[in-house]
Amino acid sequence: MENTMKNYEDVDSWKTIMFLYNSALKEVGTKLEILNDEFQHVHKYNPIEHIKTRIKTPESIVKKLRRYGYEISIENMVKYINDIAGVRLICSFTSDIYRLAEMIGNQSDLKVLSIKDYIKNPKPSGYRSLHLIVQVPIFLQNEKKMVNVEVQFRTIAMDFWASLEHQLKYKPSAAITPEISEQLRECAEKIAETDLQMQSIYMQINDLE
Ligand code: 0O2
Repeated sequence: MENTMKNYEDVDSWKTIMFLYNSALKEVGTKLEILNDEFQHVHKYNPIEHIKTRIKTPESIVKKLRRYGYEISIENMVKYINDIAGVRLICSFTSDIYRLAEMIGNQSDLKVLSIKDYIKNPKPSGYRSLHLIVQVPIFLQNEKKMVNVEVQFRTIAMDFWASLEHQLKYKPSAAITPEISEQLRECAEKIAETDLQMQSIYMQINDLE
């Protein structure tokens, strides 16, 4: 992306946009930490294991724009790519994921633009996660900008699978045959079963319905 910039104006606009996405990440990250702290305060329990934030690399932005069939430009990047700023929330149990997602939806200054539930409807690869695109206001000196952030919710188990699968698939030498894909999908199924069992144990211990 940086290499496709033609003049100083483009560089300035790239820097401004990256500043906005970084600010949006901070906003959403802080909101999530406050929710976690409140949970700890009220219920003596942390639903969030940890939070990771990232800005998509220019290479990955260009790849996605090409995949969507759009010309590589800063304008198209802002218009068509929703996950330039990404927050990944790793939770203990699946129930925490839905509880936190609902809490995010209830925040009056955040707008949920889309929800993709790959837990209820896993991807053919076996990938499971709940994805929300939220729009967050960034208050600047003289104006307010609305910025999109993708929030991915996963349990520790889902994250374990997604991280290893990503690592295996993106090795330059990786030969992903249909048999390998099937084995990875089977691993995802087993992990999902274990997640369900852990959730059930958690409910029994806490005497929950
Ligand atoms: P990276 O490196 O994580 O940024 P949309 O964003 O809605 O326009 P897209 O990209 O098809 O369309 O969205 P999708 O499929 O809902 O989510 C894409 C992101 O989910 C990916 O980001 C991964 O982070 C994750 N993901 C989706 N499918 C898989 C999978 O099969 N395995 C793993 N490990 N992760 C997956 P990026 O942009 O691909 O990469």
